[in-house]
Amino acid sequence: MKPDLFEAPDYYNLDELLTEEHKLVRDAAREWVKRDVSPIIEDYAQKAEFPKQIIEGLANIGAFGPYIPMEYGGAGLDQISYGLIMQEIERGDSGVRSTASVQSSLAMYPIWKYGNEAQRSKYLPKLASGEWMGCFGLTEPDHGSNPGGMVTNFKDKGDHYLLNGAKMWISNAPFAQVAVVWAKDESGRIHGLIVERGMEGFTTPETHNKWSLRASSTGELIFDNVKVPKANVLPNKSGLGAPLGCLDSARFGIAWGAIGAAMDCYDTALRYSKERMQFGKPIGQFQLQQKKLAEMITEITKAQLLAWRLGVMRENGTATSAQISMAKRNNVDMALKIARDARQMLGGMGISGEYSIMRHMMNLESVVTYEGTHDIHLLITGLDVTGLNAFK
Ligand code: TGC
Ligand code: FAD
Repeated sequence: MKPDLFEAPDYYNLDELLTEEHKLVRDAAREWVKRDVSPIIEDYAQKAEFPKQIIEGLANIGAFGPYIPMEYGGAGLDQISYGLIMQEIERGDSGVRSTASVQSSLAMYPIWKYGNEAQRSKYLPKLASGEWMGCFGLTEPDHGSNPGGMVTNFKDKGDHYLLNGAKMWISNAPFAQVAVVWAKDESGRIHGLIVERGMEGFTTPETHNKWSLRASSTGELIFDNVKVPKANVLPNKSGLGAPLGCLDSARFGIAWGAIGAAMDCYDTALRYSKERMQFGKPIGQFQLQQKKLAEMITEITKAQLLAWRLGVMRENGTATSAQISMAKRNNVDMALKIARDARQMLGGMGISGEYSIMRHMMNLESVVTYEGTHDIHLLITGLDVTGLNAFK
């Protein structure tokens, strides 16, 4: 792969909206991605393997639980810092950002928000340091966009619960020590259970043949009469709103992360357009190529403003789920369109692993699907503005 020459676009001087701490956190993540991710990520994506050696670096830049209080091993940062870390990691690769956002928002967040003190102190420090990795089991083979229909269930057996069912498309599943699993009790109410690797009847087969997020490990969670201690149920919230609350946090991170992927595609295409000569001119001198670049930087700038404003609202506790949903949808769609245009600007080189664009483009096909598909997010906004529910 080509050396990482990335220069971040900031067309509206958005750095002026950031604090010194934000910039320090972002720059540390940016340097780490340049040093430890960019040189290896193409090889790992080609061989469809998660680079486990970067787990320690992810922990060091605060990517595991950026906003979790320091008493539990988190970095104790604010929401914009969380977003900026996700942006920088996804600038390197969406699959690496997936690993970090699942760990933070889908494994640590529910234990922090819905768990008791014993659960927080047992799991959070180990997840923050990367000693343990976590995953989040919501999606099932027959229930993706409609998680409320899940059939995974647990029965009260006196001194323990007996868990049965299956989850699929689970990021980090093949190597996670801890799974936060959503299942129905005997009355049909959804609860979160912490399932640990090694519990009898619990297996995590890897999903192969992905053309997207190849450097992220995806698998199934299979529960065949798994005895789960009663102490492993998250006591402080139940119902579908519990997993959906975790998704709010993860979707917020994705809204920032997608900007990173878009910035990398734009920056690569801009540089290429000044170097690549055709018809005796740099291709960047042709109006059709300039149109693409002008639209890209405009859309990136709008997405940056959306994400920053959402960060402010998330930090002061006023961001609604529908507002988060809009930013996830808009920013991922923006990144995917930019990746497709940038790929065309590189001509044949656009399909080569010499450049990051095709990898970003394929990755973003997953990002636009997981955490709620583009169409599901359109319907969430539709419901919010009309008051009419397309899901019922
Ligand atoms: P609905 O009737 O609307 O809601 C059920 C209950 O949940 C409450 N609620 C929320 N609570 C907190 N946060 C939110 N965002 C919430 N949205 C809804 C709601 O108030 C209600 O509470 P209550 O007390 O009245 O019961 O639910 P529905 O069945 O109609 O479904 C709504 C829908 C379709 C929007 C929702 O289910 C949905 O978002 N579907 C998409 C599924 C999805 O996003 N799955 C993601 C799986 S995890 C993943 O993809 C990880 S990818 C790896 C990575 O991030 O890198
Ligand atoms: P479906 O729900 O079957 O949707 C198929 C199509 O129908 C989509 O286009 C959808 O938009 C459309 N559709 C569905 N309902 C409606 C409707 N009401 N109106 C209009 N259109 C509709 N899940 C987890 O729980 N944990 C994870 O860690 C995780 N990681 C993932 C990693 C990867 C790489 C991928 C690809 C997925 C991951 N997922 C994870 C699952 C992901 O959240 C689901 O794939 C996603 O929610 C969509 O569900 P589905 O694939 O079953 O599609």
